[in-house]
Amino acid sequence: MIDSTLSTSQETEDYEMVPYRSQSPGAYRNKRFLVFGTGLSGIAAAKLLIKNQIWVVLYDGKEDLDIPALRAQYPVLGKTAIYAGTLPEEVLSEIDIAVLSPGVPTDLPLVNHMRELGIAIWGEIELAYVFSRGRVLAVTGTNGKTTTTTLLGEIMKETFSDVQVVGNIGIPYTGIADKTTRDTVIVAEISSFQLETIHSFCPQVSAILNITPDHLNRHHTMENYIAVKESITKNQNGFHTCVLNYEDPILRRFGERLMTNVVFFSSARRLERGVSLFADEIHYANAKMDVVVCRTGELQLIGKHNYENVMAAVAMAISFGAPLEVIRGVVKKFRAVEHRIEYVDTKRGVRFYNDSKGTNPDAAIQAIRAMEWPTLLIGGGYDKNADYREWIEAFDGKVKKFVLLGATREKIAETALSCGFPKKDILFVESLEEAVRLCYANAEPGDAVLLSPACASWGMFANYEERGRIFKELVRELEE
Ligand code: UMA
Repeated sequence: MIDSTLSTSQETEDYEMVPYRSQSPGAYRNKRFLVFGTGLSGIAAAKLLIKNQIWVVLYDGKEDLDIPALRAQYPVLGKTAIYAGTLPEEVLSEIDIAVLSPGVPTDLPLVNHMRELGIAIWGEIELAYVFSRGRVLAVTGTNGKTTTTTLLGEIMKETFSDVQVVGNIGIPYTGIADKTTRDTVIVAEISSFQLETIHSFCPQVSAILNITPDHLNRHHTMENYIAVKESITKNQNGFHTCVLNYEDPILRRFGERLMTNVVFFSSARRLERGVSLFADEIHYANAKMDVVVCRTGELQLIGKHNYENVMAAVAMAISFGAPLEVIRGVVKKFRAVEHRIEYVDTKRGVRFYNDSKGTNPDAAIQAIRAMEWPTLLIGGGYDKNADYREWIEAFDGKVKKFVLLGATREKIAETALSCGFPKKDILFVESLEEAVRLCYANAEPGDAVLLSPACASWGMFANYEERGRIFKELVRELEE
């Protein structure tokens, strides 16, 4: 058995700027692993262990997991033992290290039992970090992670020849671990779920974009959630950098007590050192210089939250040594991530935006704030028991027509009416197709139509991606 917390006294390697990295994969040949979860992360983790000829069993809590189908889908699993529902004690007694998928709560009774048995609890990110090489840039935060990670990945790809963009973005880090070399640059989106189970994971440059309440059913208290987010820096030292949002009071205080190098960004004031937005310019300043990176009008992204994402990516890229000219070129041509305030088309002078990824009120608030035009807003969907008041209060007189569909339409309409939104401008529809046609019929040149439901898509669509794709097809089919 080994300790769940790896100690710095373990074998180290001579990677520049990396104070310690755990043992090389070979050192784990005599360990027995259990991979918990058979989703994207679990399968990638199991494959990595199998390829490295390391003993592994797979486990999933889902009683009705279709094990033959899983084996057929992933022949690489070969004869690997797979358990579903219950995990026999005799199997548990053989395990040294359990690798949790991010969706597995770390306080499950089974996970606690593993701890009692002395099993080390790792996450998929820890396994990937231990089994990979190269330097890591890691982005966390409540909102904006995917945009920042994608943009930073684009900057890195223009600067370095071997760049991998991985993590919560949908590409498991373990999936690319054995392709890495010491020259690989890994740009990782890291969620709070993934941070709960890191031990030696140490990014050269980290960023925490913002912290607002989220996933409290998993982390229980805001204090826990903040501590988990901040733990992205736990192995960083004076050779590393953490990029933080100066306008987030939690992060400003955190930056002031952090021992690693801190680079702040701010969308509200001019920082003497760091990246700032003032007037319509994004500046980078340090002790020796103050330069304009770009003007907001030159960006394809819109909205203050996106300018913050750009500033975070710029700060990380500069800290990692990317040339300013490359950064400038990439940020100017970078377009929104699909389904996130994504520009679709202009028809008869009406702009269409797809924000199908706006699956909760917080995300939808950012989308409506980004609209600079009178807007016909399509909302509603699956009921996650959210409160829509703050979303509606953020409309700020911009919403001309509020077109609602799905299970939540009545609840949203009631909240809108109680906030003083005019009844005549609330329209109920049965389908997304009807919503798009109705908006187009009611829009004038210079208006925007925004799909930003503030609700999940389930019940009407397989996922938000499908909802967003259908929306885009419907828009493209509209006659000019
Ligand atoms: N499972 C159990 N017991 C549990 C929970 C889950 O056995 O208590 C099993 C499920 O039956 C299932 C598997 O675990 O078979 C699913 O594992 P998972 O939920 O970790 O999902 P993955 O497919 O491995 O995807 C995960 C991330 N999912 C979550 O964090 C919930 C993906 O982020 C990520 O893209 C992927 O790894 C690759 O790194 C998604 C996400 O929703 C996009 N993230 C949250 C967010 O962005 O808000 C944090």
